[in-house]
Amino acid sequence: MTEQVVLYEKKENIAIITFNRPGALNALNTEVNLKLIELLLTAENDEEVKVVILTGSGNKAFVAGADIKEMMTMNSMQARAHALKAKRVTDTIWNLGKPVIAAINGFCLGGGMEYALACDLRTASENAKFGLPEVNLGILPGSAGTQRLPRLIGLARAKEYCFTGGMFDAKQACELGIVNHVYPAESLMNETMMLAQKIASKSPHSLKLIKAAMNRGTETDLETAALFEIDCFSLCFSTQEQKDGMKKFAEKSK
Ligand code: DAK
Repeated sequence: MTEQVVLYEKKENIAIITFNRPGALNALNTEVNLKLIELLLTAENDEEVKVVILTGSGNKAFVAGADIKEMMTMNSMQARAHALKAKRVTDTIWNLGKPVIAAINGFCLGGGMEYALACDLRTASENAKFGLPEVNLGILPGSAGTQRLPRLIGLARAKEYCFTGGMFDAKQACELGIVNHVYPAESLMNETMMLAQKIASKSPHSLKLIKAAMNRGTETDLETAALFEIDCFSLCFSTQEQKDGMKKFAEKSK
């Protein structure tokens, strides 16, 4: 039986999606991208799943980028079609109605870094290495890396990483605000699971609307964003979780 290139596992209410091409440092090819979209939608449609974790198999890489061997013979039209598939992945992560955490367990380069940047939170092992090395291949980050990185760390710092293709480590990624937490490699998954469970214990409707308000709101002007936030806030009042949550508080006060 051929090995699946992306694995799916459900632990309680957390879905763990694992890039599984360790021999190629989990590089992203067409098969991976298509499977990843399918599995993200599986998680989206499973009501039991509250949080999704993306990680890489093996102890060396989260994802070492798009598969260079697959890309090297493409013409412009094929590259465009390839790019559009990759965009569907980042759009799916970004718009998924549940928090997505990247648990980065090694090299997180190129397209891998771009997928991690589309996630809501990022945790990393101490040995993780980050970078957008596309410039070394005569191309550029094509899955919104040139857009999401500057939004996180500022234009000048992001330009330096894109222009030089240089790598940086987990400590630097944390200091730059790319990564939320850094853990020893052996505890990365446990710690990430604990973070995921803490989030999973909250109202799924609140989480979905908080994500939408923050992702959309930070991409528009403050007035529009604040009005959208009000709509999200108001929608919560149609949920049982709002009624239960407030009732519980009021009863405790009594
Ligand atoms: N693609 C294909 N194979 C890869 C790979 C990759 N990105 N990275 C590693 N591998 C393979 C290696 O070829 C090797 O395979 P075998 O030779 O054993 O068959 C195996 O994984 C182990 O790699 P190494 O032997 O090189 O391992 P080392 O520890 O010596 O080095 C490394 C690790 C991560 C420093 C090195 O493998 C490396 O530099 N890899 C390439 C990193 C890279 O340049 N990544 C960026 C790729 S470009 C777009 C969307 C996205 C993108 C572009 C456009 N559109 C939407 C338009 C993204 C582009 C990229 O990501």
